[in-house]
Amino acid sequence: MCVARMTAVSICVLGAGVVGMTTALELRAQMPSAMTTVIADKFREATTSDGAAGIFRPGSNFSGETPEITKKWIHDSYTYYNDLYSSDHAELAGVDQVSGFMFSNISEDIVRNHLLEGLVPTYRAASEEELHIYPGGWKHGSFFTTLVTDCRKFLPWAMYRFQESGGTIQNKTVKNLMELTKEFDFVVNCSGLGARQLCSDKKMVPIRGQVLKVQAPWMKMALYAENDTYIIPSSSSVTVGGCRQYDSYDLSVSPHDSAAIKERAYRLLPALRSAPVDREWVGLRPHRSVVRVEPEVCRSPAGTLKVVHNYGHGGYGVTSAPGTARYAVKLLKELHSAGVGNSKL
Ligand SMILES: Cc1cc2nc3c(=O)[nH]c(=O)nc-3n(C[C@H](O)[C@H](O)[C@H](O)COP(=O)(O)OP(=O)(O)OC[C@H]3O[C@@H](n4cnc5c(N)ncnc54)[C@H](O)[C@@H]3O)c2cc1C
Ligand SMILES: *[C@@H]1O[C@H](CO)[C@@H](O)[C@H](O)[C@H]1NC(C)=O
Ligand SMILES: *[C@@H]1O[C@H](CO)[C@@H](O)[C@H](O)[C@H]1NC(C)=O
Ligand SMILES: *[C@@H]1O[C@H](CO)[C@@H](O)[C@H](O)[C@H]1NC(C)=O
Ligand SMILES: *[C@@H]1O[C@H](CO)[C@@H](O)[C@H](O)[C@H]1NC(C)=O
Ligand SMILES: CC(=O)N[C@H]1CO[C@H](CO)[C@@H](O)[C@@H]1O
Repeated sequence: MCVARMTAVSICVLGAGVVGMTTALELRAQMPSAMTTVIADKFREATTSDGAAGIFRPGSNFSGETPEITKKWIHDSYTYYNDLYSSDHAELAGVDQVSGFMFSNISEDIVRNHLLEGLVPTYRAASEEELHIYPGGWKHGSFFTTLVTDCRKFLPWAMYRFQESGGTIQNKTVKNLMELTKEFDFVVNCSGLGARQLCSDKKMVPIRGQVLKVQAPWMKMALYAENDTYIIPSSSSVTVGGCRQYDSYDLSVSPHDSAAIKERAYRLLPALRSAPVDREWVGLRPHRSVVRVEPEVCRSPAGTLKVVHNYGHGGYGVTSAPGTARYAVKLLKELHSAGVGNSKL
């Protein structure tokens, strides 16, 4: 056995959004003797993760390979955030509890959420009285309590924790995953929409979203209604949205979208009219019909690279990142043990 002469395994996490940073922290926790480096060309405010409302709420069509895997990701994610929420890191990491309503006039089914029911502390049908708290004459509603994570705080916290635990961060653009072969044994590809170019993955599609960040510290409830209307408080601001524009790459703020967002949100919560708007923001949700978390062994003249992909979280990356991170690390460990006995590992 040459185990004693083995050099430390070196792992690159590509991407510093919520998916990359939760993966990097999971690697430090589960593989403390590996050398782990996060490489990205955008950090903190420059990422898509930064502007997300951050509410823990998977959409009905959020999907992994199988319903069981999807359920496990969501369950593991909730446990992760709930543990943080119950710890003395809650404030620094920007994790808070929030309750709210979801309203619809179309059907009862729209206001239900099978992935949240039974997981969060409360998810029930709204009472007749509750349907009339907010204007709109809503026919269907649900009341829920969940968690909300403010990435403005979470990403800096995660970067700090990662470095404190011995991880390294590098700022650079990767043109081809294979260029990482020289330096790393493994890559976890958390490049979000970047995977469209990097992996020529045509299944990756942007779903453009625009939001307003407003000052309304009095607003404690999260509200959802039809036509992508939402008002979600988190620790640093209230996010008011939104829109979902499939296959749009336009990162500029559209005054037309702003006006439509305000009109719908003010109708749902008239008091919001007086809330000062801090900023307007556009993000491209890295959508893939099935979120890709899977291993791949890539060979080229430059060498062999073991990759675990972890991208395509769409509009639910904050919700699902810790769960997919855990799954990606499990896959990486399996690749690693399968490789023991190979020349390099
Ligand atoms: C308006 C809006 C509201 C949202 N609200 C919510 C919400 O309430 N709840 C929720 O769960 N989700 C929400 N989301 C979705 C969430 O923002 C995304 O799912 C999440 O941010 C995806 O994270 P990510 O780490 O995959 O991508 P990103 O944050 O985009 O990070 C990608 C990283 O990869 C790096 N990268 C990519 N390519 C390369 C390369 N070639 N070389 C080097 N680095 C590279 C980038 O620099 C970056 O660091 C919302 C999204 C939008 C747009
Ligand atoms: C996901 O669901 C939304 C409505 O909730 C729908 O508009 C969208 O087309 C769906 N996307 C996919 C890929 O199924
Ligand atoms: C919902 O339906 C009710 C009854 O038909 C109607 O009065 C109300 O205006 C509708 N609300 C919305 C927001 O469309
Ligand atoms: C990363 O590098 C680029 C180009 O050198 C620079 O413009 C950017 O400010 C750097 N970002 C960070 C967070 O250091
Ligand atoms: C949503 O949009 C549709 C189509 O534009 C419209 O008929 C409906 O009234 C809108 N619903 C709400 C609650 O604004
Ligand atoms: C190294 C690399 O980019 N590997 C793959 C990423 O995923 C696509 C499929 O979506 C492959 O074609 C690439 O070879």
